[in-house]
Amino acid sequence: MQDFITRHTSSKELKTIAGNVFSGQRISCEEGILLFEKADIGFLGCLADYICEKQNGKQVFFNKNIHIEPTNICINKCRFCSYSREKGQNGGWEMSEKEMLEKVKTLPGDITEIHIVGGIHPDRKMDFYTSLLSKVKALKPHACIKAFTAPEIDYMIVHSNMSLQEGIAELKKSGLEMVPGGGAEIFDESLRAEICPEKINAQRWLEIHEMLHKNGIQTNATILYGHKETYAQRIDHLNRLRLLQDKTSGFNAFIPLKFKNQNNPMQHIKEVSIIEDIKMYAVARIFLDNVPHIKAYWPAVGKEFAQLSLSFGVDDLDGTINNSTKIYSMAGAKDTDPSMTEEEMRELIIQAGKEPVQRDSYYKIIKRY
Ligand code: V47
Ligand code: SF4
Repeated sequence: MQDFITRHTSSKELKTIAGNVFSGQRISCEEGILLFEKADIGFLGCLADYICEKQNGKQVFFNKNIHIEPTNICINKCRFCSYSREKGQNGGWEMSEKEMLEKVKTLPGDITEIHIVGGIHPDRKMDFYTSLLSKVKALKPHACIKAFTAPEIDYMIVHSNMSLQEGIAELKKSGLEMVPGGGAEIFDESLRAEICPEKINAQRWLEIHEMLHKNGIQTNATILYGHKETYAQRIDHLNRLRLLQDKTSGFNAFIPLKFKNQNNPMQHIKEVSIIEDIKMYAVARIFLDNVPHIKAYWPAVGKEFAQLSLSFGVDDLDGTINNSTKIYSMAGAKDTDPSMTEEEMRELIIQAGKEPVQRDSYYKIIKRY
């Protein structure tokens, strides 16, 4: 493969990057930008797949999970969001605790992860969520509760007059075991202020994840890409995550989230091409040398792209979902009822020349196929 790469490109700079990657060295921010600007997808795929297989062999992970979206009522008005509504506005929903517990009661016994994320509801504070967590845990003690983005955690803690440490300890005591990567968007301060001005800032997002890691709660991280950001802003985002991961090792997976442009105030921005998507996934795999997994969230990118991404650094396909999320279908994703059977997931991975592995939330292997 190293010979192939050397022959494939005439660029001296790209050859140097490839050499460094093959000898296990970290690439710099300047080199990350260069990969976006100059490398073609053949070159990126070679490097990303090499790193991916070095870390995980041919294994591609997925779990059996469901999402609960408690509400889409939100105090924020992120410009890219197609999902949120104001209180009383048409199209808003609020699930009561009882309704959510009814849903949990009917879950199949083999679900290993319950993902709970919604809007930031003005009336729901710490007490509401700790009660929900402890009751969900009591009903499904063997399922991992992965819940609440950093902006949701910030709101419930600040509005319950707790310190960050106190709030996280309270959530953990109630059953919170893992935190998803949402709310990161783009860390660059000026662009963040433009696309999600009300949301917690980048520093606070990173501070919350650092504190979660210190409390033994592993998390994921995301980037919202393909809107107005530059390559330098993407790399700045990845670099802030890489620096935090050097300190804490608390991130499990990184998930690039492609901006979808339907039904939101940024709908005038054209969605980027599949080539740009491939580049984002591959460069993330190459740059984030300390993050174990790169995840393609298939309800957002579609099953076909998710399969293709397995040759470009992705080793995790999230889960079977059971038609339990609306965020992406409301923003224009193809799959309006996202659901994948275990069999379908297995086939999709085998066809890509990889080995399907059903995992739990901590990447412990449940089943090989
Ligand atoms: O933070 C909202 C994104 C995120 C749009 O950690 C949009 O396992 C694209 O983070 N186009 C929430 N993206 C979802 C999320 C997530 C999903 C699945 C798994 C995990 C995990 C995390 O959705 C938000 C925002 O970045 N988002 N609107 C849109 N129009
Ligand atoms: Fe609210 Fe999240 Fe939508 Fe922003 S992205 S408006 S925080 S639901």
